[in-house]
Amino acid sequence: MEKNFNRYLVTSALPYANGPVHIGHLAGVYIPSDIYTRYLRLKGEDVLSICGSDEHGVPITIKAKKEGVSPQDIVDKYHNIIKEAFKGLGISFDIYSRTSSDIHKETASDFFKTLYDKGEFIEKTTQQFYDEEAKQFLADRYITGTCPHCKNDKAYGDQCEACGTSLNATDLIEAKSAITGNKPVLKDTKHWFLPLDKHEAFLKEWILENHKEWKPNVYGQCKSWLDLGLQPRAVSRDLDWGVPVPVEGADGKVLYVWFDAPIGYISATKELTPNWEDYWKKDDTKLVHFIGKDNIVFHCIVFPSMLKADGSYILPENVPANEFLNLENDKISTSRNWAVWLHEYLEDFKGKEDVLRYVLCANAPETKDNDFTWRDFQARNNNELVAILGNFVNRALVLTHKYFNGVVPAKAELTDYDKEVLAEIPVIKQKVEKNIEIYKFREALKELMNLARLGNKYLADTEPWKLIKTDEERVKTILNISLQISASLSVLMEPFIPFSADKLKGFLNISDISWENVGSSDIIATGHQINKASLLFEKIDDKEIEVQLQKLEETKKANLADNYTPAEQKENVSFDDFMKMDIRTATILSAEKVAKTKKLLKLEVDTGVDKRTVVSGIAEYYKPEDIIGKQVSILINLEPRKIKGIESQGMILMAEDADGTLQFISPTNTIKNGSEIR
Ligand code: B3M
Ligand code: ZN
Repeated sequence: MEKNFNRYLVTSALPYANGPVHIGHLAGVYIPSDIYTRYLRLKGEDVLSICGSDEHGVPITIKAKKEGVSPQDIVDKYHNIIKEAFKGLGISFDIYSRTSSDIHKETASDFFKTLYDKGEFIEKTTQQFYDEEAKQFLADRYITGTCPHCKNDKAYGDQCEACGTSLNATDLIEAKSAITGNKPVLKDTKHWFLPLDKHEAFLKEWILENHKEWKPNVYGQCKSWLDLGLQPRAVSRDLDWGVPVPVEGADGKVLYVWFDAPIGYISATKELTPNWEDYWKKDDTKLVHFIGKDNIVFHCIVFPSMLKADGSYILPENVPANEFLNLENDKISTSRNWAVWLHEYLEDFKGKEDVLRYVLCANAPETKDNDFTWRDFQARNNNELVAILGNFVNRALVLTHKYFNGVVPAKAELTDYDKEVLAEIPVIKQKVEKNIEIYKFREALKELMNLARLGNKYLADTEPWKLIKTDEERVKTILNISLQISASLSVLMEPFIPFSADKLKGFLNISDISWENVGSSDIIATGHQINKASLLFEKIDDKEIEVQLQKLEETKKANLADNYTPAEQKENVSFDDFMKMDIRTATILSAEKVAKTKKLLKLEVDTGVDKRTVVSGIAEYYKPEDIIGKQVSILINLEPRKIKGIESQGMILMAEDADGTLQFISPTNTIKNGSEIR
């Protein structure tokens, strides 16, 4: 049964203040949450939109150390960049706060204290690496060493980025402190744990039974966590940056960043309004968390367990997490600078805020990872915003000026077609509403564009520019209807592309049309004077796109030059040993994916000596159809091995790029297959 809600609390994941915001964050979290809140406000609902910077955590302290400044300097810098950039894109938070604020520290501290006093934590003493020279415990990221699996000597205490294995710091071979380079020692340390296992039964019922309507990606992730069984989670860390643990004997310990960050939603609401408890504690409030997929467990399992343990808070009604957005077919990465940064976009594309909002919504990774490309950005602007939406309203406005001096003409008798078109407006409006309410923002935007399409078709079918000589009455009706559609559009556009919505309202000289009015056939009155209009959207030409592509190209080059430390030279081998390897040129004859694997391709190759099968781990970098006919190098006397049931006879030689991508080693000109490589 649908519950009735009297107020809404919308939260958007708090961005880490250790870097600026990029299009991946926007498409995943902030564009959807802004559409949702703008829509609710337009409908006259009582809604608060909450966000702020997440300013604690180890990565911020590492960044500060690297740059020789304090963590506070780092978060001050990025907090301001992020806040300004959101404002520039029209993200309409009611508050953009930060977790280094006093009100947050107090709120988070009190929250911990309440749970502590209620006996909701367990205390455990564990052994952790300690740097005796720096006199501090080492967070996982502060420990490096050799990966026991792949022997990469730059693995971190929590993960090896070369082979992707997640590690415990104690697994590392020859662990070293990243601060002093010394060998750390193990030392006892006490921490507080939230016993998630204690809340498991409740969570199962709450999510798996009562929230089957959650998005499949969210529900599925929760289910697999719950099926695995939950363990107690540490909520404190040995660190000097964060909210101090407010109990005796906890010197040098702070709240774990994922404990304090979601409380940031509460403290920001507190900062915003004295009525904050209405939004957090009353049953008729609908709480919705907008987040990216990597935050699901914290918002669906950990934070709800914290709220439940306190007992006085409501729980989220929905957590519509999105998947990831890639950029030009490559994972967005802050450390590799592979991103479109919002603050840079706003500089480069002044006045085109809505183009980005539009493209990121139209292409949002709502159900699966998606790709942002600059060509697609250009195409959606030119072929959709300009050619469909802009074109329609421009014709309606220009013709009204041309034939009727900008005065809205009266409708005469309506034809069946006119009636049909007018009747379609409320139908489309309803579809927009319904889709927004179930967090299908792409669909909602599509429906909005369908209204503009309908307008274009109506003008093309009725051809008022031809009729004007013979039937002025008819033209009056047609333009009146076109202006009704334009006015409806200006309201429906607001959640998605608010700058253009305002511009259009300015052209139409209307300001007070409510969402409820959209769909009535007279939302803009006969006799109303409209303003002079200019273009709503402008074409983006190839040059502007090439500048952006060039920028990315340079990032790629810089990454190769700067960030690459080649692996150390291995031990010498004898000439004879080298000569034992029989390496030849060969041509790939066919290629196909190995079923149920992500990385493997099965290749048939012509080695000159024979034709044979090789299984190669290159499927993430090459599509089978793209490599057929390619000449490569192959080690042909490697002992045959069975891989996924296929006998692989040899190894294709690949060079590994700084970012882990693989490239063939090919002759510069085609030569005979079977040529020896020495
Ligand atoms: N700071 C993590 C992230 O940006 C994060 C979210 C906190 S929400 C309470 O992925
Ligand atoms: Zn490894």
